[in-house]
Amino acid sequence: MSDLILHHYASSPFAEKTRLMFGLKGLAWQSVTVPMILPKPDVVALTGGYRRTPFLQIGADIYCDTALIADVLERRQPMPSLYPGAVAGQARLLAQWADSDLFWTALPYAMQPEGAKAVFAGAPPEALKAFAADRRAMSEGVPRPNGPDATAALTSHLQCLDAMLQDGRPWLLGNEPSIADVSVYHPLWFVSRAGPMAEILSPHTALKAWMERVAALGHGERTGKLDSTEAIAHAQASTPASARVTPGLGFNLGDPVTVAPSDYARDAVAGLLVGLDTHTVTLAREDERAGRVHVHFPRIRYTLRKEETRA
Ligand SMILES: N[C@@H](CCC(=O)N[C@@H](CS)C(=O)NCC(=O)O)C(=O)O
Repeated sequence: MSDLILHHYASSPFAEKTRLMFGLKGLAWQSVTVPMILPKPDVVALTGGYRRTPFLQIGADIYCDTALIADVLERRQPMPSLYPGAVAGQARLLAQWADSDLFWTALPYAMQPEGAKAVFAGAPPEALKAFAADRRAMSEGVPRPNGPDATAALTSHLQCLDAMLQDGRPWLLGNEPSIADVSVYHPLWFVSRAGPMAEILSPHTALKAWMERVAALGHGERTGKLDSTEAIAHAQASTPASARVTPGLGFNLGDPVTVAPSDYARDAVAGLLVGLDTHTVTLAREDERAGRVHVHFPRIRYTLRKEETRA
């Protein structure tokens, strides 16, 4: 049984990105389904308050954010690489653009009324209402394009992406798939599932053929399904891996700190600093149910603060 445990839900685009990374690398993993909206007490037991989906658990180590999960999977199984040779830098930057700009264009585009109706087909109206209220609170203060603005921007993005494939290359950056492919794919996958809104993809035949290639990477091997209490017990029974604080970055081992996403869902996680470099920050925290866990975040797009010592 694989020790990689993905906490996710089926309709999450960022979870789809991660499932495809398992597919690209041919990895086996176990699955825990998390709620789509707050409250998420079993998520918080492991993450300390980070509520976004997905996150990866390996024993008592919790890896937040798909950018970091990608690096963890790359270390776990270097080949095939998510960052192939000469295009590694481009792949990482294109992925960052897709996870931010493209995602926050595709989502408001797809969730216009006709799209939302298709996405939530069969769900009771209260579920839709609760979802909308949850996401409004989660992204408060984040600029969000209106319908026409999102449609214009997505049209332009799709033209650029389709143009990248016009020389017949199978993948966005050449002959090998990379992190760029799964990152650009997941917002478009969400659009493709939004009923009539998916029409916007139709003129882009090269892009549509590429989407089929990305989907064919598959999801690796889902070897088991755990419930969240089993996952918490598994953390409790495990010891977190060792980490290291690089000197000269403004923080010391054992500093009480908080880490929060700097873009949206800015809930802060508090703990003691046990790992830091320019790519990753790691906090140790004690949880009543999960025991001692290490929670890892990417360093960029996250705000790291020393906790004020209270008088
Ligand atoms: N930068 C994060 C973004 C993750 C994200 O926004 N996920 C969405 C779901 S696709 C989310 O967390 N929605 C709120 C929730 O699931 O509670 C990542 O790469 O993992």
